Parts: sequence; C-alpha cells; structure tokens
Amino acid sequence: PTRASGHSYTKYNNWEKIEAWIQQVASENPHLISQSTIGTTFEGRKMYLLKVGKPKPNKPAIFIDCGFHAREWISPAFCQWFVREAVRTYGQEIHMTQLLDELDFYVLPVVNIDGYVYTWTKSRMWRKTRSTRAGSTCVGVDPNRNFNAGWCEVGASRSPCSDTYCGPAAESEKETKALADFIRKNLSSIKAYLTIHSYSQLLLYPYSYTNKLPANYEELNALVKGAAKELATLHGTKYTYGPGATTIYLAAGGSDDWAYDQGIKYAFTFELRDKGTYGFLLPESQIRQTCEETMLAVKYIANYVREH
Ligand code: ING
Ligand code: ZN
Repeated sequence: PTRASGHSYTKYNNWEKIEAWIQQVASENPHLISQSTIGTTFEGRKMYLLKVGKPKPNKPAIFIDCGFHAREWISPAFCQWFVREAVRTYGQEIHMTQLLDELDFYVLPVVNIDGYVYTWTKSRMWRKTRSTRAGSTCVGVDPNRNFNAGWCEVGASRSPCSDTYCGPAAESEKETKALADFIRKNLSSIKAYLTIHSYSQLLLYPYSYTNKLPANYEELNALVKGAAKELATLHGTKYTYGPGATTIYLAAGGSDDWAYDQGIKYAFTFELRDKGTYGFLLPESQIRQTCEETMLAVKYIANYVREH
C-alpha cells in the first residue's frame, strides 16, 4: 500500500502527506471507506472525497468538509481525525458503530488545496484560493463568499485584492463548483452539511447572508445548544452558537447558507479553537483536545440526524 510517510494525527500535515494518507486510509479500510475525486483545483490538484460508512444501498449521508480557508490548519486536521476515529472505533464503540451502519459520511479533507499548499510554502496567513484571471494582478477568491446564497450582497468584497473577494460570479472557482456539483448530484441522500473552519469557538447555522431566520430555527438552535453542551463536557471549552448573521457577522456566499437553501435542513459552520490567543496559529499541542471535543459535537449532530 501507499505509505503516508511522516503523517501524524497530532501534527499539521502538508498536502503531500495528506494526499498519501488519503490513499493509505482508504486502501487499509475497504470495508468502511471508498475514495473518489470530485474535481481538480485551479492549479490541477485532485480533490479527493472519502465516503465513510458500512456499504449498504440508499443510505442517508452527512457531508463534512475541511480546509475552505487555507490558513485554518486545525480544520483539515479535524477531517483526518474524524476518519481515523471512524475506522478505529467502528465495531468497538456503540455510537460510532450505529452511525456508520446507518449513515454515510462524505469527508472532503481539504477543499482549498492550492491555498493550503501556499500557506505551507509561501505565506502562512493566506485565506483564499489561488486562481488568477485576466485583468487583475491580485490572486484568489474567498471560497466562502463564492456560493450562490445572496452572492456578494453583504459582507463580501467586489475587489479582487480583498481577502473576502466574492469572485467574478458565484461558483467561479473550480473548487466551489466541484463541491456544489457533488452536493447537487447527491441531494436526495445528503441530510446534513457541516463545514469546519477556525477560529472563535462558534457553532453557526443559517443564515449569514440575511437577518431572516431559517424555517426550522428553533430546531437548529436546540440542536447546536445540545452539541455545544456535549463538546464542553470533555475539557470545558465554551462555544457560542446561533445564526451566522447575528453571532459572527452578515456575510453572503457562504456554503452553509447555500446548502440550506438547496434543502439540506441541517447545515452548520463550526469555528474551532481558539478564541484568539493563537488564532489561526493554534499550536500542535492543542490538536488532540480540539479534535476530541469536536468529535463529540459532530457525533451529537449526526446522531440527531440519524434519528430524524
Ligand atoms: N469564518 C467564516 C467566514 O467565511 C462565515 C464565517 C460562516 C461566513 C458562514 C459566512 C457563512 O468568514 C471564518 N473564520 O472563515
Ligand atoms: Zn474560515
């Protein structure tokens, strides 16, 4: 098998290591994982997707993505942790076993791979994609302003040089287009959408592009309240929760709002640790605790979706 040489779940891994890890974890766990490619990035890298669950026809699914924003390194670390915990505890721990028996998890380990590579090689605080286009010298689009949900109406910039540039059109980026195409194609099975960012310790649900509340607002609020409580049981980490617009800021073009408006009634953005002490530069010494507590919240939400 392909060796994920030097890969570690308690360290930040570069794309080369993550790519090798994807091949390895999939080939070592064929009973639980199947691997596919949903597209390629602007710079030509393959966007891998792992489907994690006990193979069975017509299963409902939960979609989880990591690495929208390049500098949020704890996010891809969480996707790797999630997959490892799934294969490690399936058949050992009743809740994970039940989840994987009844649901599939689509895990997209890194959405913005080009940006992630750039943070490793050139500029640690890069956020956007790495696309270029005629007429501008500035590089990249904010992938979380590039979805067709009130696209570029608020909390986003029309300036290509801005860190929150919404792009020349919704889904202008190969990466967001590939993600949106996959979700559109699998809408009948996808019951929940979780997107993992950092930092601020927040659990957000729609909407972020408007102050209006989603139809199942009370259900979503009760659900994230439960998830935040569960998360805190491990290390006492406090999460704030609520609609994006009022909990963080008004911002259009986010993937959770788009997924929700596609009919996915459980759509959430996680903002992992910390609250600003280290920010995007969360030390590797906090990967384990962060991922362990986040697992509790994700499993809590997944279990709710399984029961509904
Ligand atoms: N925060 C998110 C951002 O893209 C967000 C917050 C969530 C905006 C959902 C819009 C929709 O700005 C980080 N840290 O990226
Ligand atoms: Zn982010």
